[in-house]
Amino acid sequence: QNETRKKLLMIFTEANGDWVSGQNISEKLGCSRTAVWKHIEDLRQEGYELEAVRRKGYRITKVPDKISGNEIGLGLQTERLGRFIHFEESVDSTQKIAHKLAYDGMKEGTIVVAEEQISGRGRLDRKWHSPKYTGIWMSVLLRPNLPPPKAPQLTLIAAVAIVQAIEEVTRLQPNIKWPNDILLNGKKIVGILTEMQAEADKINSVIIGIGINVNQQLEHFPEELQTIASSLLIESGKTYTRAKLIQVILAKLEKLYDQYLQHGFLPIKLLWESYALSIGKQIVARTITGSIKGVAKGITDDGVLMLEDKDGKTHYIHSADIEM
Ligand code: BT5
Repeated sequence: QNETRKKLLMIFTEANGDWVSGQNISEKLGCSRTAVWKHIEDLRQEGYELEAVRRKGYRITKVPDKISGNEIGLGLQTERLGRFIHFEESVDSTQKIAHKLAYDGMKEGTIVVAEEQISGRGRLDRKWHSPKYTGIWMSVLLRPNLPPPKAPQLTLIAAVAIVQAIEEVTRLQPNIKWPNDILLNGKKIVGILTEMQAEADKINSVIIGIGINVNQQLEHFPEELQTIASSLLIESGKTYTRAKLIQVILAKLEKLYDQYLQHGFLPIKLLWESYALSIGKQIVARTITGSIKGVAKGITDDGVLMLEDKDGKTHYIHSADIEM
């Protein structure tokens, strides 16, 4: 199956954008015309665009944008982040692999990137939809020398880095919804999942999972996401090279992370607030223990959300889903 696919792609590569007849393909592959049609459909599923015209045959009009370790590595402007890249076509979840690599002692800055996740995860075991060749599904391994309660700050740092990178690459202006969503025109384009391995007073590793919808069309999303999710393509009408976006994210993240390790959270906090959506607004925070309604006052120096209820009492929210 895989061999046939390779041969077929070779045939189209040699044709260099020209038509190849079905007859020709079936002879070269040694299979029936019906089987050829089936292989062509498989290519379409993978993101190739092909024209089919009677008596002319087939030709490729668009090759999917693919990521590989090489493409991310070439021209990467970081010292630590992304200097080791674990790349795979298809995985359960890049988080799972990164946890294992962390446990095995891999260095800070190691990243795991996949073209597709079969069971991509959100918080609280929610699903993260991660279709092939369209988005960025990546986990970044950090080993900050910090006490465990500081780990959530890294989610906020990652959010700022991603917003800055998207601004630079696309000229769009996304916003952050506390704690881990990045939105464009009110729709979610990025989700961040920060997990850690720690001892009582020391972080061993933090794994920042980043999911970005880049080149999806609306119909790529399952129906239940179509009203709440979007992609950079949908919002701008343009496709983007994902490897390039990854490079810029890693560069921004490394810079902010170093700044954070040297000077603490305060400088980042100010940046974060400048991108935040909910500050000063009436919101509902749904936590595991119940819902609290109030005005979002900002975040503390530790990145905890401050919510003032109608009686003027301030609630400190460590983890919640926010409705605006
Ligand atoms: C998140 O969770 O937003 C964190 C998502 C992190 C994904 C990355 S991808 C690389 C790494 N490997 C993984 O397995 N995960 C990380 P949460 O705030 O719980 O939001 C989850 C909710 O977002 C779901 O319940 C859906 O409603 C919605 N959702 C799912 N897939 C989406 C998508 N592709 N785009 C926008 N929204 C989505």
